[in-house]
Amino acid sequence: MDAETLEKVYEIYASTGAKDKVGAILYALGQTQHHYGAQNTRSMCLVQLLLGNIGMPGGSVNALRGEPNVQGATDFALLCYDFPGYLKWPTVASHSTLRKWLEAETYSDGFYTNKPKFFISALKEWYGEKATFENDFGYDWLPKIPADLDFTHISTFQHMDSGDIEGYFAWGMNPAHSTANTKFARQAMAKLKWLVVADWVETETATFWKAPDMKPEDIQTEVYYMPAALIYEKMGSITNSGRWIQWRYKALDPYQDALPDYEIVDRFWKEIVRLYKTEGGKCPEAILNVKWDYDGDDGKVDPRNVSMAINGYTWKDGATWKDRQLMTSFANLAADGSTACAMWIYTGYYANNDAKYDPSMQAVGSRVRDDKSGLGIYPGWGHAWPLNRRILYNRAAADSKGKAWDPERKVVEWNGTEWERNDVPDFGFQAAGPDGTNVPTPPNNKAFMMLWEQNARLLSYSMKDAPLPEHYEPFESPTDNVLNKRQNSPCIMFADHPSVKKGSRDDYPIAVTTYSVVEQWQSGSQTRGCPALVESRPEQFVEMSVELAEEKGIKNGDIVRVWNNRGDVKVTAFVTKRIRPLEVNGQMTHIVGMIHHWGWAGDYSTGDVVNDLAPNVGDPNSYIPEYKAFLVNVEKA
Ligand SMILES: Nc1nc2c(c(=O)[nH]1)N[C@H]1C(S)=C(S)[C@@H](COP(=O)(O)OP(=O)(O)OC[C@H]3O[C@@H](n4cnc5c(=O)[nH]c(N)nc54)[C@H](O)[C@@H]3O)O[C@H]1N2
Ligand SMILES: Nc1nc2c(c(=O)[nH]1)N[C@H]1C(S)=C(S)[C@@H](COP(=O)(O)OP(=O)(O)OC[C@H]3O[C@@H](n4cnc5c(=O)[nH]c(N)nc54)[C@H](O)[C@@H]3O)O[C@H]1N2
Ligand SMILES: [Mo]
Repeated sequence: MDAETLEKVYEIYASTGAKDKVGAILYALGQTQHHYGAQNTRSMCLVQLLLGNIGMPGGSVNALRGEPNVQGATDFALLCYDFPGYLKWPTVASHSTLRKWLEAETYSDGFYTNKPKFFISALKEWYGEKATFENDFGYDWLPKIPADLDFTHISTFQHMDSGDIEGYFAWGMNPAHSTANTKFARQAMAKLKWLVVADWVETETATFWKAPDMKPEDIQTEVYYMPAALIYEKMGSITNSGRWIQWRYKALDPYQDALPDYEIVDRFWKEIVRLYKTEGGKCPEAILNVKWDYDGDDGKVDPRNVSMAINGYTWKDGATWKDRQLMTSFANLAADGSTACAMWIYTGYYANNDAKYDPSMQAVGSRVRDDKSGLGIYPGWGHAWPLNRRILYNRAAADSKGKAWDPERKVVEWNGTEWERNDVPDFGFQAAGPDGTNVPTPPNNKAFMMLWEQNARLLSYSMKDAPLPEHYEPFESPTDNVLNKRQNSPCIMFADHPSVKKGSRDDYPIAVTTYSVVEQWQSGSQTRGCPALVESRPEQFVEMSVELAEEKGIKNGDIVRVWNNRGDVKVTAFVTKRIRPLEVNGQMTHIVGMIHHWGWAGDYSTGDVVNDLAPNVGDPNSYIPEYKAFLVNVEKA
């Protein structure tokens, strides 16, 4: 956009820095899929802090999570450095003993002084009666992340390539298609001894050995395919971008041999235990001391029992799920083994008085439509973690004396004797008095209780690259960084790996970005098998300007070759006026856009894998690949 329009946007947005106004930022991949994506995200937090848009209803920085159930998966430590509930997964380097974990992770002040209660209650759930004070609640049995291997996404394929990883579970994911530099990922997979794919359909990953550039006769990898049940064929909870946990009911039985994922996992685990018992194996305590008591009356794993384990309960030796006392708040978790809770942030989400086996009675099944606050909070609809709090940092919706900044948007307010509340307060609003009953805590200046200093941070010391965001160019960029002399982040990940094969702007002068279209979903395995969707979006395209098309002699609908050092794909030209050449640092620069939903697998519509082109470099904080900007060249095929 032109500078004048940009100034106008800034001016309008900055006007929300007023007591009676509020501005929200919603973001997704345009911000994150860069090797400085985490700092992009942080810069939005800084803008919102400075404008006073944090903690207000209708404010904040809102991540729009993509896949269902990304939010739930992240809560449950899908990211390899996390332990469930955003605690740290123990590493060899910093956490060789429980004492070291507790000393390194527990804060001196703020809410995270409670971490020992959360972590030890989780260990109690993992190891049950075997977890005792004397054996550090089984801490030594937890696998620790080694110092020399990095299990984040991009490097996983490098470890396959180097032989450090011999077996791989691809569970509800299609990395032979969706990761960056997929050609390299597929070659790395060909070095695996075994690969397990659990999916609805036979994906590119399940058939990586059949890719057009592969020689099946040379590949020794044993591939196991586990047919997984559809979402309609199983029960369980799902968590949305706003942290609302909601229950999904089973509508019908799985098709043919398909099983719910939790049943596949359960069968794996029970078989591993059986093999350990009959044949022995490495580190037997780590396997044989696990509690794993989630079976229902039919002898199969019951997700409702798992839900109670996640919710947390008072520990009693010998008790079963039918007589365990569920907890309603993590405030009551203990660090002495008297409580068990798989993930503290969900405590209370399933607690449902006496109707444990009736999902309609759970907090997550609640469908009350009232919103007495008039602020759109709807506290009775599902359950938002933590403790059904809808707006994080809501202390910041009132000034230091506790007066709501905007009387029309009163989330919490101190009335002189107590806190009036339209949401669950995100601060210590009451504390136990001398006689044990709760006494209201008068206002203070502590609004961010998840930090030890309990104040927001303009300067961060937890970001790996810098305390403040800085502008960098993408790894492959058509121009120089004129804002500072450093072209890329000094902390860019994986850029030196030989598979990356950086392209120069002389060879590849055209910038490309990638995006999704409505009619297709990610790797297309869920949508390219649907005839109506294939009909409405039958093929992959590269979107380009009229000017570039003219320069290259390309007409709308022509087949075009797009290539760089990593890959070479053929797609259809889509010539639009929406994409225009840009003047960048005084130089006329072309940009093209590509969708990325095709591959060789599937019956109705197949095509080249666009991610063969994307660079496998990443952000030092989140490790996300740089899918949103790199270099290619384009010609008529
Ligand atoms: N139909 C359908 N829906 C989907 C998906 C799907 O595949 N199909 N995928 C789901 C998933 S998993 C996700 S994560 C979400 C993704 O949702 P979005 O993030 O909305 O997805 P993209 O289509 O990748 O769009 C990113 C946008 O960012 C812009 N962009 C690129 N670089 C930059 C930059 O540097 N700065 C800024 N400000 N913008 C930039 C691009 O032009 C593009 O318009 O969608 C989800 N919804
Ligand atoms: N170039 C480029 N690449 C990108 C992106 C981009 O914007 N540009 N976006 C990135 C993003 S944001 C994402 S999230 C990834 C997505 O990458 P992937 O997750 O690899 O892609 P999906 O096609 O969504 O794969 C999900 C798979 O799970 C299966 N599935 C669905 N439900 C279930 C279930 O209940 N159980 C099991 N076992 N399987 C199930 C589906 O059939 C499908 O094969 O792609 C990334 N890749
Ligand atoms: Mo995503």
